[in-house]
Amino acid sequence: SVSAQDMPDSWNKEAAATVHPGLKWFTDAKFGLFIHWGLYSKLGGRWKDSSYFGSGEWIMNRAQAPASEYAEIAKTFNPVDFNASEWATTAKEAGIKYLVITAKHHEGFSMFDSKVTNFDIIDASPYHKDPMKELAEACRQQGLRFGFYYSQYLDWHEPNGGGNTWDFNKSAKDYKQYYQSKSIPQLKELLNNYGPLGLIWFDMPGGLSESETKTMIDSLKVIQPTCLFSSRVGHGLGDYKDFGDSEVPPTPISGAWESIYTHNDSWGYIQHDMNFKSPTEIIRLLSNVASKGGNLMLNVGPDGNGKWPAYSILYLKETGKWLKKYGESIYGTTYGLIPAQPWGVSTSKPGKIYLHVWQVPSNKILRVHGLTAKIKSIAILGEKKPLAFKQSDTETQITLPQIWPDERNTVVEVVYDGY
Ligand code: FHN
Repeated sequence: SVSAQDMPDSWNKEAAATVHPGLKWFTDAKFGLFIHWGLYSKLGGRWKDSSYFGSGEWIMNRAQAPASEYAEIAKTFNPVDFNASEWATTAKEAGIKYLVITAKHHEGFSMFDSKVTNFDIIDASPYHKDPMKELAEACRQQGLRFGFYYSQYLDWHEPNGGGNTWDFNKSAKDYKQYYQSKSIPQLKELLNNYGPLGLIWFDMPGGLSESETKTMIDSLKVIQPTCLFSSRVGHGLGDYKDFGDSEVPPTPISGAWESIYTHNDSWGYIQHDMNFKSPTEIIRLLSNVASKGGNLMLNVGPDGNGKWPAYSILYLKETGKWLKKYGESIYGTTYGLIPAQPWGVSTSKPGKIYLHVWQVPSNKILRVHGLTAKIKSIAILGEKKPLAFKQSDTETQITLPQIWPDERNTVVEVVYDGY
């Protein structure tokens, strides 16, 4: 885990946060894709004749659906439209660097070939194939790191799993039995059977003491020592910090950490929800998270047939076009060396500060507070024409072009010699 560290009043002279070398791919990646896909995706937020808006993957809990009745969904779960290569190429085109998908969410259904249970996509569904195997391979072919989300404690299908108090008597639960019989054996299956994993994204920890969690971690790490574990493995452990859902820290934090957001209003697919973050919103969210030194993992919720929402495909591809032009200001950066400004935020690399200009001043004079480095040159990122500027001991004023190249967060690159 990492310790939080606010940006000092003066500039932080060390632009790049020092992180464990095993985390370098992660801190350089900056942009990940989260995918929530399970039996809940077939329900799309509806159970029987009621709608449960906002949490597609929590529908079993929200509807208090009996586990035996809910499990029946598997008999018709047949995602014939699933195309691993399409998913991976779309993620690549979107500028995504790592992809994390739900191997098993709280519903307890295993979206992969598990010898630990028959409540999996091979034995319980007519699909009889392992989409995780195909997706892992497709991601590697596209050069994306691949990882699994795994709900290691909440399991509403199992009497000894966490969370299902509407079916199983809470006092009779033996969480240790659950970990020993399902959770840990399945985590070992994921680590053994799907090639090198970038990370495992644990979620909603519970049922284990700190020392039992450390024992579990040790037993898993021997299989793939370089596979990162998210901080939601519990007890402040894990290799990097995951923030709460839809949270960005107000000031920069060093080390490896991640913000996670839905693309619309739900992690799992819900019908009729059209509230998708636009390309501009995604770009500014990504820039803001990167300006604090972290990664953004944005979620897509495919439907029960394996199709992504059309707006997710469209808006992610638009984001990828922006990253093709300005990605240097995101990938491999760390937090900005100047505080957030009225017009936007900044990211940095040694010798460079990238100004993410969200609001272009009407007089085209960009006032940058706290930029007192010895500036060598300033230009729109990717363009040769230098921008005129004048510097005082409190701010730098940059004269922007009259014609603004991209209303979606154009980046101004400041090359400096040092402080
Ligand atoms: O309960 C889950 C939820 O369904 C979803 O998977 C999110 C993603 O971060 N994690 C838990 C809530 O924080």
